Amino acid sequence: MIDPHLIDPSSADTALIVVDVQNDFCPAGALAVANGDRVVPPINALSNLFSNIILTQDWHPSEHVSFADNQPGKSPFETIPLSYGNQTLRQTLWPAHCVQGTHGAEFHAELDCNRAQLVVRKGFRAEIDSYSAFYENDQSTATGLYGYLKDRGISKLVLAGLATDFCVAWSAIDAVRLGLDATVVLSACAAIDLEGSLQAQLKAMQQAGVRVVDAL
Ligand code: VGL
Ligand code: ZN
Repeated sequence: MIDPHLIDPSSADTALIVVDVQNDFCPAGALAVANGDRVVPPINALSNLFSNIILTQDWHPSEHVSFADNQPGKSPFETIPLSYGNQTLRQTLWPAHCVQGTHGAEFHAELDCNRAQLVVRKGFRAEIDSYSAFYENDQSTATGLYGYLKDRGISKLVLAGLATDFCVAWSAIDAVRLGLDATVVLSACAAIDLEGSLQAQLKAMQQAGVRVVDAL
C-alpha cells in the first residue's frame, strides 16, 4: 500500500496508462502472456478511480523487424543484433503479433475503453520495435506521449497492463527518466518472463526509481 496522498487517481495531474491489453497478449493470442486476460477486471476497477486514462496499443505492420518470420532462419524468442543508426541493440524476435487491423491487435473485448482519452499506437515503423509508450527501442524516436502529458499538465502516472517485463517496465523507466512520477501496479499486470526477464526488470524499475506496488 502506498501513501494515498502521493497518488490521487482523481487528480488532474495524474493518469492511468493501460499498456497493450490486446487479444494477442491474452490466452489464445499470438504472443499469449500467461494469465494475460486476468488483468482486465483489476484494470477496469482501477479505471473507475481515474480522471485521466490513456491506452497504449502495440500496432505493427506485417513486415515488422521484430517478427521471427521476417528474419530468415530465426525462431521466436531468439535474439539478434539490430542496428539503429550508430548503435547496435539486441532485439528479441517475437511471433507475429498485433498486426495492424487484425483481431489480435484489438483491445480485449472486456477492457473498458469508453473513458480513455488517448490511444498511443507504437511499433508502427517496420524497422524499429517499440516497447515503451514514450520512445521506440532506438531510445530517441518519440511517440508523442511526453508532449501530450506536458501539454495537459499530467506529471504522475500509474501503469498497468501487459507485459510487466517488457512494455510496462520500459514505459515506467522512461517515464522516470523524463522526470515523471511512475507507479506500477503489479496485481494489474502480467509478465512474459523470458529467461528471468521479470526479476531483471523488477530490479531495473526499482533502481530507476519506479514505485512498484501490489495494489493502489
Ligand atoms: C510487448 C513484446 C513485443 C509488450 C510488445 O506489450 O510487452 N512485448 N511487443
Ligand atoms: Zn510488439
